[in-house]
Amino acid sequence: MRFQFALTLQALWTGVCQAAMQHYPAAWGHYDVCKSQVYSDEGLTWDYMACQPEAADMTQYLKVTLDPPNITCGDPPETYCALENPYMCNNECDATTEELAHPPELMFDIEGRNPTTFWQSTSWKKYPKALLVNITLSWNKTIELTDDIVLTFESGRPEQMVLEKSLDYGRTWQPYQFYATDCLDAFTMEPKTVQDLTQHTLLDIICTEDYSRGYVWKYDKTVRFEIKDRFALFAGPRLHNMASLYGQLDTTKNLRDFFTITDLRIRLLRPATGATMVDENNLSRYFYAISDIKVQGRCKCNLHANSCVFDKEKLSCECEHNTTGPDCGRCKRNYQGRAWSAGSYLPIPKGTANICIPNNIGPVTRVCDELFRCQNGGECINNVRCNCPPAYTGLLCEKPRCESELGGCAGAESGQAPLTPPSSTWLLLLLLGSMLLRATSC
Ligand SMILES: [Ca+2]
Repeated sequence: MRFQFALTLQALWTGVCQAAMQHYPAAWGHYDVCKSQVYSDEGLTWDYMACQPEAADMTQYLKVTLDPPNITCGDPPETYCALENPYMCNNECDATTEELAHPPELMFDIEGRNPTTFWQSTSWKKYPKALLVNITLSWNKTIELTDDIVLTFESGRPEQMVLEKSLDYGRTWQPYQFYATDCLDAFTMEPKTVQDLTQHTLLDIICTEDYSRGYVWKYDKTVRFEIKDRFALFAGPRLHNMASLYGQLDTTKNLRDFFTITDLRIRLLRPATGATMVDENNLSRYFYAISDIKVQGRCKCNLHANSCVFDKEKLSCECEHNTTGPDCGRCKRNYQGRAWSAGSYLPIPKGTANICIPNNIGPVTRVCDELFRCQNGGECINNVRCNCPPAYTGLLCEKPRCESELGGCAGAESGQAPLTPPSSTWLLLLLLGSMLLRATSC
């Protein structure tokens, strides 16, 4: 019996070790299986696991809308001057000539070419009236962000800008982050950086001056919304403890929703001027130009799908666990034996895939629940079976396993051996064994 107990511990430790290794950045903790076949007392059965699609470049699947719609340069053609040199005016924009046009789709093409391709606005001809542009990115699907949003400006970075998000397909909007050269002046907000945030203030919306300052734009053209720094508040600096983040996501809806969007809106409020005074005699120096937008994320499938397809211009989850809907947000017809619930990130037995069960599940197939509890420490899995500790068997783990073994339980203290406190020598041996296992298996 003790040997069996030690083997169980060994199996348990190896299991824990493998689970821990999955959370290192290479695997990124994404669950690529929804179910697997396991041998149990009832023979070969399915074991269900929470699952989610792999993170991807979400800019391939969006629709972009500009407001005002005629804000793109080139109609009529214009010539622009460089911000840092008002006499260098060789930037032409003409919507009717392919080489000189700067349409919005050039924010999402593959970069790395030289010269870069970019969208460009008209110039600030109506100064001092504000040059306002809204760029809306719509997915028509809930997605979960997995990496920083990165905007690359081909001209100077804007002096004032707001990044907003919607969770209801553009009906309502909430700010994600404010950006300004002077946060107090622009938005009456104290300037902060993502480094000022803590686990308790992670959901705070801040104004940052990190991405708007003067002439440094020549060396850094990017404006970020820092997703990974926020993840790191729970998962550690190199995101090595994703289990901790997932644990938080499981229990905190606000946190899950914070990283979930259906749309993004970039509100450009004031272009780069590079100086305190705007040169009114040469307003063709002032405009917005964006060469690239990065949005990494995954379809939100409520941990019920491991893939998401783009069909007829629309993303939808390929739902498992008897769920359906674009986000696997409800149980299939005839599978409403209990209320729908999202899968949990936490692994079994602490968490569960929360599969939808058939309507007609009766006392024959419903093995365990709040009334019929699994005994001797067994876990009730989806109401259909008890996951018994090694020393027990039976529908509700009610039978000591040794009863069915050769010789019965006579020599093993009536099957209660695992519950008797082990001697100190035995504990020492176990400790040494587990250290050895840790050294070899991790
Ligand atoms: Ca581009």
